[in-house]
Amino acid sequence: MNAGGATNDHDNGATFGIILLGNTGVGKSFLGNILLGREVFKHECSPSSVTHATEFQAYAADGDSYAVFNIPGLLEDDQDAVDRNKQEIYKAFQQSPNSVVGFVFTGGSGGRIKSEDLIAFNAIHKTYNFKQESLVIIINDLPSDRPKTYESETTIKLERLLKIPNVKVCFLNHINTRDAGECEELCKELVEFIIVQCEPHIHEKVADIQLNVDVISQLKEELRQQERKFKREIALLTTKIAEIQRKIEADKLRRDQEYKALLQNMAEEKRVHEAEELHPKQLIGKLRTEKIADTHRYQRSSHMVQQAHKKKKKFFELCCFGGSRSQ
Ligand SMILES: Nc1nc2c(ncn2[C@@H]2O[C@H](COP(=O)(O)OP(=O)(O)OP(=O)(O)O)[C@@H](O)[C@H]2O)c(=O)[nH]1
Ligand SMILES: [Mg+2]
Repeated sequence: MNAGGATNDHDNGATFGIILLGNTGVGKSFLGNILLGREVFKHECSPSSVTHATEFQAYAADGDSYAVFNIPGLLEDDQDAVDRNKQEIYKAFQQSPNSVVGFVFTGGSGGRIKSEDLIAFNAIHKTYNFKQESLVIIINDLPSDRPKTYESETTIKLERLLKIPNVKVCFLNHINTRDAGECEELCKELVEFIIVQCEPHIHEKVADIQLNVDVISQLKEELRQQERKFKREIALLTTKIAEIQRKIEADKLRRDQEYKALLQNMAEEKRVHEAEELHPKQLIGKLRTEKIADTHRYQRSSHMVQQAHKKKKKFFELCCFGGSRSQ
């Protein structure tokens, strides 16, 4: 156990892993804490990397138990540090091969997709061969006043540069950590993408992570060439951009409506059961407890919806294909 209560014992006892990867400083530890709803992983604004050893924390959503991993970033200036980070990444997949991967990119540089993040992704992807179903790309720390087409353009760009069709991308605003509502909104987005939309998958290491700091500038040049090509193509993709943008907005609206309906139901239930008069101090305490419970109930109900979808899909496959598809 470390000071924050995270653990690095080998047997995590969890059914699935939530493996947050990415370079140093992109906010992996910060987002791990947001998901867990507690400050357990060390994170800070720092000129040097902060997390140096793999650790995890238990997290429960409905009937499933997860281990949320806090892992060092891959890229650093010297090769020894990169090699050490590779070993720490291997550890997480050894401890929880059956996992969901959240690959965190920074959006904090005016929303620019950084070549360092693409290079780190490609290097780890070659080693674990990520599957679309169990992967989400998280763009963290984005300005909330970004243009409307930012999300669709970025989704298309990532599909091409990462060569993963229909890759899931979760766009997260830079939040004020003192604002409980903004933290809750961020948690809600993470739960939706990581727990509800992703399905855990077994990750096998097919090769060592190949990343040599001496060849980074050459890799950056290759990416610049791909970017130039993408810029020429984007002009021809206006219909696709508009289509993806509509889908992103409709999904967000649906999620917000589901969440609002859930909160309304709970408020209604509360009104029915709340006959007793409370002292204002007691009332504040009660409301605080209920706000935390609301987030957990939302997580549980989202998970239940996902389970129901899975059962429906299995039932449909059994009827139509005699179960041969789910083998
Ligand atoms: N206020 C605010 N801070 C953020 C946000 N996203 C990331 N940060 C901050 O960004 C800094 C770096 O985040 P970390 O979580 O330490 O980054 P990391 O990816 O774990 O970095 P390493 O441990 O070095 O690999 C921390 O100070 C975070 O609190 C955000 O949306 N709002
Ligand atoms: Mg960290």
